[in-house]
Amino acid sequence: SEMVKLLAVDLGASSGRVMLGAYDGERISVEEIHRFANIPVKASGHLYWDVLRLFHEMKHGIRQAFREHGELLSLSVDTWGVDYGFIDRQGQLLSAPHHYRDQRMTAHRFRLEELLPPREQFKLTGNQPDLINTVYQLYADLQDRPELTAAADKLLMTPDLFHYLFSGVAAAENTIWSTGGLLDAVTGEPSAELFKRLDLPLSLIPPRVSAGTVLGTMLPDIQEELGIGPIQVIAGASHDTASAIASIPYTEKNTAAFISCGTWSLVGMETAEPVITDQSYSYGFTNESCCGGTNRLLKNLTGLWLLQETHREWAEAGEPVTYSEMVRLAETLDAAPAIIDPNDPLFSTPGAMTGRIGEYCRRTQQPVPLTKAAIIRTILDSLAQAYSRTITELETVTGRRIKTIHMVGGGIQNELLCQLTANATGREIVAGPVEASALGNMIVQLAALGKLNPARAGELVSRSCTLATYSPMG
Ligand code: ADP
Ligand code: LRH
Repeated sequence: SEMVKLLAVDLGASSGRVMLGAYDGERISVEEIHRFANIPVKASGHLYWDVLRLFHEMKHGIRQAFREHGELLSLSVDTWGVDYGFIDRQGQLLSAPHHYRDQRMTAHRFRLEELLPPREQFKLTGNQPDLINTVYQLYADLQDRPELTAAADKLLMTPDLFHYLFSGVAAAENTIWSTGGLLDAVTGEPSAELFKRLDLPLSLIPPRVSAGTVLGTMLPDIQEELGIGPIQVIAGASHDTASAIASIPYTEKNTAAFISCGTWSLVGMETAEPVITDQSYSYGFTNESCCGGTNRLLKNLTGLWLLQETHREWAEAGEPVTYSEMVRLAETLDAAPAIIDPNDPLFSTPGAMTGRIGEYCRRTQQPVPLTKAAIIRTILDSLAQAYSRTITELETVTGRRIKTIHMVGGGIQNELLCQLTANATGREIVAGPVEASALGNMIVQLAALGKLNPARAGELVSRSCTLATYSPMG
């Protein structure tokens, strides 16, 4: 049968990539065309994403892909959750989009939670209240800069923003919107109650679309600029975690959980409906949407961010250590000297990570890890233990038994982390695919184009990728 070629632009908090997929009806091969760093920028006391530079890098990758592969059918962008930009009535980007690790929400938290207490937010939206959520950011923006209310025409979540820049079509895709704390858990529509209580303008929301909607053709001026032919722009499962989940090769979905390992570790399982109970609230679970309508019950754990910041700190100190060297160093120890809680607020902002780990250990009366090996091992054992706790909590809130854990994402290149997770959870780990978000992104595009039956996606991934298995040891 014919070969279908398409592009997935997968933008994580640490790096972005333009990936080419070639699907022959049996298998899909994935090739990295262009990878670029995603480095946030501090300015005027705030932390921003460099979105125009990211857009430039995407264009570069797209041009390259056309050069190497000729005709391409479609492209779709997936990104991290919760962040957004505004466009004005002329359709221009209004101001630099903030990074969710920016601190401007802190000053407004008290007032927002007076108007809408956390527990009520959870009941209403199914999203776990968190300072990084779109609702906290938007509330802070409109308080700090009231002129935005007049100037902003639409709020575009990060992938929606890039789709808009490529196609000229402003839309609110469902999976990415499900991360923000703004949608009603029952109807899936923006919560009128929430918008009213916080005095947020509903008019900011573009027309809503579900994952797998063809938005239109790439704008002619961009085609011309890049010297490429027409290509369809598709709103896929545009939240990177939704895309990652769309690629999981489940053998038995009912008894399976997932851990999506990147900057964050998303630990959860798919359920038919949102799980909104006192217990799921107190454990810190959130409910987001998968493409195809199921619910993602999961916890956002601070994940390899801890390793990334340590990596950056050592590089800046002139002692760079690669990720594979980091894994090898950690393997020289039998166990971690201390265990930290990855979600402690101490670790949520950039900088001085090894010092903060030390501070946490002193505070909790544990030995302070001093060598590189001890610091890395502390991070990895702590992640594995946090995963294990969350798996048990998932069983409690769903009443389901978890036999298999699917680990996906860049973090599974860390084989020690996979093995430690098997040991800590006592479950079998199936690791793969590494490029889960890019692959899931492509799967949703293929389904949208009528080239793939989504029920067959798991088989396609098993046929196309190498999966590794880890069994509990020790
Ligand atoms: P994101 O999408 O959030 O940017 P990725 O899924 O790309 O994150 O995963 C990035 C993480 O993968 C890094 O923080 C690092 O810990 C891990 N990683 C990348 N390359 C390697 C490697 N060669 N060995 C071990 N771990 C790696
Ligand atoms: C992971 C992720 C996660 C959260 C966070 C902000 O990349 O998308 O699911 O939404 O970023």
